Amino acid sequence: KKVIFSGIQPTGIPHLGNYLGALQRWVQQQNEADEDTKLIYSLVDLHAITLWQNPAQLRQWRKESLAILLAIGLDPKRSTIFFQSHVPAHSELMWILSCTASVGYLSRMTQWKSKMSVEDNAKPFDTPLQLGLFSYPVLQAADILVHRATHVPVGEDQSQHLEFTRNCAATFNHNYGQVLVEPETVLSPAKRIMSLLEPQKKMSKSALNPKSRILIIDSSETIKKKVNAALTDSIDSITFDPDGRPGLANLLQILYHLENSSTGSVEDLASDMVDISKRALKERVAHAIEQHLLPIRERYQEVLVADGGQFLDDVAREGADKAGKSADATMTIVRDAVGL
Ligand code: AQP
Repeated sequence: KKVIFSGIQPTGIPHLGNYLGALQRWVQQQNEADEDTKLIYSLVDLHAITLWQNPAQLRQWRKESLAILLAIGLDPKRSTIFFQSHVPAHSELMWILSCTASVGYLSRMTQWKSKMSVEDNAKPFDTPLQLGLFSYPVLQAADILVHRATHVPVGEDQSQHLEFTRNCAATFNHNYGQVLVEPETVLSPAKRIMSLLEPQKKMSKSALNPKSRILIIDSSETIKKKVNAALTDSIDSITFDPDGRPGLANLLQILYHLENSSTGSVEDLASDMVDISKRALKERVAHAIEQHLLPIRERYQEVLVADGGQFLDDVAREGADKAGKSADATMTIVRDAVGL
């Protein structure tokens, strides 16, 4: 049986990278899935606190992120949508996996290496290097394995964590018998959308400059301004050259994935536009983004206030209930296998 699982941190409104790299794919998979496929999507709020979050802000982001998942087209009747912190089995399996997971393997994770050096300006006090930041991939492995996921759609930045997840499952199974399922990574064609201002880096929620990313509820005006300010180069023609012209290549990628990724290649798109100005290209990119995001923004505003906020609470409660049953079924087998 196919089980699709994925998650997103409620650490702000998702950006175009989150959308093209992951969220859009979640909706496609939901819409193409047959009756037997289980779809489980989590707002991973326990992951969000690996870096300090203002509690009131986090509360607000959790609500907004849930509204976004509904606005992009996830249907709570078809997909299980829930907050990670509402299902304690995720944390329990994390502990059990921690007892067999390799510290050496964890210390090689690139995300750990980059985030341990992040200057956390928002934090009102000093803390030592946190254990949670280091063991984060074990919780991610537990999220996936506790639902016996077979397929995990993510952006490329998560590939290494998925490899670690398979390693956790294999190690556990080696010690205790065939209990956990090793999942496959499903990369979206738009596997890495880059920052608009520093196109060698991925577009990211935590980058300090908000002009580096387009949020999926940005107004048309804001989208135009951000695309206009995107860093390109001084060469006149349009060519697709991710190494030599990363800023331009990123805009072409965005356009390609929004407009016509089912026909032709991004190189074809670039050669069709070889003679247009960069200004005209940026106008077309901004227009494509606006067109695509407008219905999402409208639905988001509706969902956020539906039933005076009660609708979101109901979706979260029902999601937690379904996800809890799915996770508990695995935990019964896991506890038994371990001797608990
Ligand atoms: N730039 C990107 N291009 C393609 N996919 C991306 N994803 C993130 N950035 C890009 C994918 O989005 C999903 C959810 O990500 P997340 O919020 O759980 O974590 P993240 O990867 O840490 O996302 P951010 O926005 O970049 O946050 P920070 O700044 O905290 O690192 C994942 O499937 C991810 O691959």
